[in-house]
Amino acid sequence: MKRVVVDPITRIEGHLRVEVNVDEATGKVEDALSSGTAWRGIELVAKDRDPRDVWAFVQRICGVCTSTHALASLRSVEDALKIEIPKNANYIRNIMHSCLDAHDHIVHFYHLHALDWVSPVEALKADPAKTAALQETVLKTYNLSGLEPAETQSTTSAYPKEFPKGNATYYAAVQGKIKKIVESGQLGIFAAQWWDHPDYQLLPPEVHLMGVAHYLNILDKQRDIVTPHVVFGGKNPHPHYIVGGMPCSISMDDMNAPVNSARLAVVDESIALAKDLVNYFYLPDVLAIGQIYAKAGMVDGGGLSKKRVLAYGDYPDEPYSGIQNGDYFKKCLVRANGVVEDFGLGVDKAKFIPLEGEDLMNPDFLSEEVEHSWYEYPDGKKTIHPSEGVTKPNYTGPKTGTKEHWEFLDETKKYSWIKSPTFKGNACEVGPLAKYIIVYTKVKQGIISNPSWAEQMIVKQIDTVSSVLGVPAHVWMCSTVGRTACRCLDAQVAVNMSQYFFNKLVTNIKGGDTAVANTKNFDPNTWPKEAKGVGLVDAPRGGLGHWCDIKDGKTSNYQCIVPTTWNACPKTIANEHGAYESNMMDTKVKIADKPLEILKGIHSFDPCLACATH
Ligand code: NFC
Repeated sequence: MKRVVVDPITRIEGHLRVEVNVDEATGKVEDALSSGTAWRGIELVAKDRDPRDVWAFVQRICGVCTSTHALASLRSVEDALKIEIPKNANYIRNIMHSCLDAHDHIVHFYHLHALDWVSPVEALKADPAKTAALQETVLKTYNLSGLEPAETQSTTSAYPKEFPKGNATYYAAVQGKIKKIVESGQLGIFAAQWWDHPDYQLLPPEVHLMGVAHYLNILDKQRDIVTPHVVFGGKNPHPHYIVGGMPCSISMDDMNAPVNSARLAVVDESIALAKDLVNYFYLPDVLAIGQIYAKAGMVDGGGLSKKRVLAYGDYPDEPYSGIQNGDYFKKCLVRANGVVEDFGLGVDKAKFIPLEGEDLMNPDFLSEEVEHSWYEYPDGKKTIHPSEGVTKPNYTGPKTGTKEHWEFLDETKKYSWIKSPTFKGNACEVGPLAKYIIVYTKVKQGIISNPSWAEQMIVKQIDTVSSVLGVPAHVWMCSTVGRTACRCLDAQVAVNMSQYFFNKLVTNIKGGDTAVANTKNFDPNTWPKEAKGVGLVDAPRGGLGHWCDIKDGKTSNYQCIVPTTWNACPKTIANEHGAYESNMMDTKVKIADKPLEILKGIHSFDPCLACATH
C-alpha cells in the first residue's frame, strides 16, 4: 500500500490537498482524503451589515463563479424582506447567470481540465486533414445543435472566422505553433504534466490536436463571452447588483443609457458567440474524448453520484414571490430541486426525495457538521442548520512549517477547513451531473409531467448520447468522464438560456416596460424587526445556498453552503465520504507516483476552494 499526496492540486481555484492509499498491485484506491488548506472567513465579514450591502461583500467569496454569490445573497435578502423584482431584472439576472455558467464551463474544460485528457506532444503526430474530418463527423453523429428549441432561436451568428471548423489548413497552422513550443523545450503553460502517462495513448493524435487547438483559441475568446456582465453589471468579475432588481436603467434610444439598443446588440452578439463556441468546439471535443473512454469501459469515478445527488433548480421564468413559500420552485425552468438516490442502479430504480420551500429552513433536511473540520460548535452541538450556523475556526492540525505539516494528514482527526454539509444526515454530490440526474429522473419517472423546453432539452441530450454510445444513461453519466460531459451539455443549455431570456427582455422592453428595480420595502423602516431568508442558485459547480438572519435592520447571522463545500468535504459523523473522496475511492490508478486518474477525477468537479472554505 502506498500513500500518495497531491498538494497543491493545480489548475483549480484555491488550496486543495488530496491523499490516497493505493494498492500498487491492483491500482485500487483503498482510502482517500480531501482537505481544504486555507480559510477565508467571509461569513463573519457579512455579519452586522446592512443586508442591502451584503451581496457586494459575499460576491468576493469567488472571482471564478463571480456573480453567483451576489445572486444568492440578493435572493436571500429579498426572500427575507418579501421583495419581488420586476420582469426585466429577472430576465437580466438570468442572462448574467447563464452567461457565467457557459463561460465558467468553457474556461474550466479548456484551461483547467483539458490537459488531463489531451497532450500537445501527441498532437504533433496528427494528420490535420483527418482532424478536420473528425470534427465534422462528431458534429454530425450527435447533431446536438439540432436539439435547440424554438424558444431560443436567434438570427445572429458570431462564429469566429479566424478558427474555421473542419478546415485542414487551420489545424496544420496550429500544429506548427505547437511544434515550435515543444521543440523549444520550453513547454511553458504546458509544462509539469505527466505527458508519458499511458492514458494519453488511448486517444488518436487527431483528438489531441483538435483539443489543444481549441485550448489556444478559447484563451483568446473567453473575454468576449462575458460582455453581458459588463453591459448589465458594469464589469466582470464582480458585476454590480441592487436588492430589488438591477442598477442598469433602460432607455432604447438614449446612447448614454446603461442599456440601450446598441448595447443590447453587443449582448446579442456575445450570446451568439458563446453558442457557437459550445456547439462547434466544446461539444465535439468532449464527445470525441468521452466516447473513446466510454467504449473502452473507462467509466470509473462515479463515486457518490451513483448513490446520492442534490440540486436546487434555477432560472425562474418570471418573478416569484418568495423561496421559502415555494413560489421560486414553481417558476423555475429547471426544476431540479430534490435529491436522487441510487441512480447508479438505473433511472427506473432511482429514488427521488423532494426538497421544497419550507424544507430549506428545516434542520432535519439541511445541516453542516464539523467532526473532521477545523471549527468548533458551541454546547457540544454536532450538526447545525445554516439559519443558526456558527463559524468559529479552531485549527488543530500539524503546526505550519514543521516536518509533520508536510507529511500526512490524519483522517481519524480533523483534517480540513471545509465543513461537511448533509441532507438528512447524508453526504451528497452536487454539480451539473447531479442536476442532470435529478431532471432526468423526475421527467422519466413522471414526477415532472409538463417539462419546460430546458428540461426537455436535458432529457434529449442524455438520450442522444446514450443512444450513440449504446449504453444506458447511468453507465456513462456516473463516472469521471460523464461528469465532464454533463458539464458540457449544461453549457449548451446555458447558452440557450441566455438567448431565451434575451429574447424575452427585448420583447418586454419593446412592449413599453422599462422598469428594472422595485424600491418597495427598500427602506429599513418598512422591515420587520426580525426576518430570515434563503437564497438559492444552481451555480456552475452545483447547488449554492445563502441563509441570512436579519435583526433590527442588520444581518445578525450569515451562512453559506457552497457547491464545493458539498463535494470536497471531509467525512461526515456517520463516516461517509464526500464526493471527492468517493470519486478517488472509485478510481483505479495505473502508476501510483503519477496519479493522472486522480487529477482527472478531482478536476471533473471543477474544484473551487475559495468558495468551499469561504
Ligand atoms: Ni468559486 Fe462557486 C463554488 C461555483 O463552488 N460554482 O457557488 C459558488 O466557484 O467557482
